[in-house]
Amino acid sequence: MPFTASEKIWMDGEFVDWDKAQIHVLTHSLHYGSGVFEGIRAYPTSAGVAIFRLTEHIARLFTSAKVLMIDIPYSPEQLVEVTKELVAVNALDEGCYIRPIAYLGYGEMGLNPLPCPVNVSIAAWPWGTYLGDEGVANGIRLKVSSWQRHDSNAVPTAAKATGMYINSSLAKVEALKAGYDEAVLLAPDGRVSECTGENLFIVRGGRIFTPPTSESGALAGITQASVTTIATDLGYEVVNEALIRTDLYTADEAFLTGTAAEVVPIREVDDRTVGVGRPGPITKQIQQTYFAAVRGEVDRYKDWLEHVR
Ligand code: PPE
Repeated sequence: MPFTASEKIWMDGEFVDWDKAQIHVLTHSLHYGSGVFEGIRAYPTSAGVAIFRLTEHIARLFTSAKVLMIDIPYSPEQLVEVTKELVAVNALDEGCYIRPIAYLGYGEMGLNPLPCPVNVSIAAWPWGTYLGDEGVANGIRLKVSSWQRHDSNAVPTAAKATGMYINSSLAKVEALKAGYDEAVLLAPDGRVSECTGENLFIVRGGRIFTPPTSESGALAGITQASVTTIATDLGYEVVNEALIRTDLYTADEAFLTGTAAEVVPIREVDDRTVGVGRPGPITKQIQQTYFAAVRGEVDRYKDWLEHVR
């Protein structure tokens, strides 16, 4: 996904020019993958640009930091305010993607992270559909990866930590080189975990299933939680249940969720057509409601929006 640069990036307390937002080559997190980060989206609404579930995303950043014993030198409230200011300073009125990161900086080397300085930065830029407009409209093709999702006793799958994304990148490249749009990762026990940067849902017999994040090693997605609320409010039963790969092949419908990806239908898994090979009615209903909710068009979900001005 190419960048459209914006004007300013917030770095350790200051707004700096986009091109000047640089770090030293001996930054600890560059060598050891020891950072934690978030992905957040802001959308245009009739009352101005609003950030979707900002407070929850910042809370998850602090949870990830806690797991990695990274002591963020700001409060969650401060980072919420700074994020709003950043969107305003860059005049990103049409919406944007926001990337906060807390990382271990320059000053110490070696595997002990504890003496390292903690740096925090937040960038925001306009970002189109993550898996393509065509995928959002007509569905994408998935491949079960030969790479396994992490065991939660090998790395903390409950944290959104930078180094852990090697696993996702390997799976993504494998899938793309084989001609698919995205990969599904299986947990060490063989159950379905998630995609490289998205949670998974299937629809079967009118009920909706998504793997429990704790057992499957998937990230507890904020979009996953939002979609669960939306689906429940639409009258569907949403079940947190372990899935195996054939559940994906035989589902009536399937879709994935994530901040960057949003809600994307799945039309094929491992060359098996899912349902009729087009986005199903329940998927479309949930997708439409999600797109309306993030743009402030659904009253009952207005609490999810945090306005910038
Ligand atoms: N699983 C993983 C592994 C993951 O990275 C994400 C977000 C999700 C599930 C969905 O979580 P949520 O965004 O809270 O619904 N992935 C972020 C990073 C994508 C990237 O390219 O980097 C995102 O969507 O912002």
